Amino acid sequence: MSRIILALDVTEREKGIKLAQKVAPYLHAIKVGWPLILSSSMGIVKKLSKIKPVICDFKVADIPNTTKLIVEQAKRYGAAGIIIHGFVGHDSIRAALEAAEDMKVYVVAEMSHPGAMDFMQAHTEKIVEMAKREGAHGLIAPATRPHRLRRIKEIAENMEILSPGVGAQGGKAKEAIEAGADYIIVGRGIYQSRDPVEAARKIDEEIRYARYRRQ
Ligand code: NUP
Repeated sequence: MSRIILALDVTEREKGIKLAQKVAPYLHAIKVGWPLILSSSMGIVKKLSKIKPVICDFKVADIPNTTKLIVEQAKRYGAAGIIIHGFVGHDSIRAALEAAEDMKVYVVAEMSHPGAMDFMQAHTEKIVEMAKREGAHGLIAPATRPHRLRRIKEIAENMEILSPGVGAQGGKAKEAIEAGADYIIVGRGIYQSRDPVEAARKIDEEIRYARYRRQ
């Protein structure tokens, strides 16, 4: 079972599809965000879903009604999951969950870049508690700060943790898994590699037994 989610932030549709197909044996899912959606179309979600489940990284941060409308579109194109922001509060999360039905909703608990410490980090624990209370499926937590990831996992208990920041942002795959990530999100570390399949294989090997060493 793979624990890698590919962040497919390429801006050429055909290149993205080819890459996803090649790396697919090492993937749990494909994460699609604005770079690929804006350079192709929402149709890419449907297309990639034939390869692996697709998570739409829309980081929705809006009022409940607009959130609902966006989530419905992701669902219409066959997404398996969607990422929304948590700082917008409980009513927007609730609206996303209602609209999502069987699609998974992941709430950003704390971002992986240094700027997340300016404002976001001060509220991470409250965001996690709220997301749990509202029944969100999972959270986004930083591989760049394993100690934060560990704390988030403690509060989140059984929620699924997806962790970006491995590779290009400096996080280590094994450390993230050992700190509590269920899945790691990797973009540049795979798609910018000269050999993306080998890069994915190496990460897969690195984390294969990491969960046994957790706790
Ligand atoms: O906190 C976050 N950090 C982050 O990097 C939340 C995210 N969704 N991401 C996304 O993960 C980011 O937008 C990119 O698509 C991916 C990480 O890519 P890379 O740094 O591995 O290239």
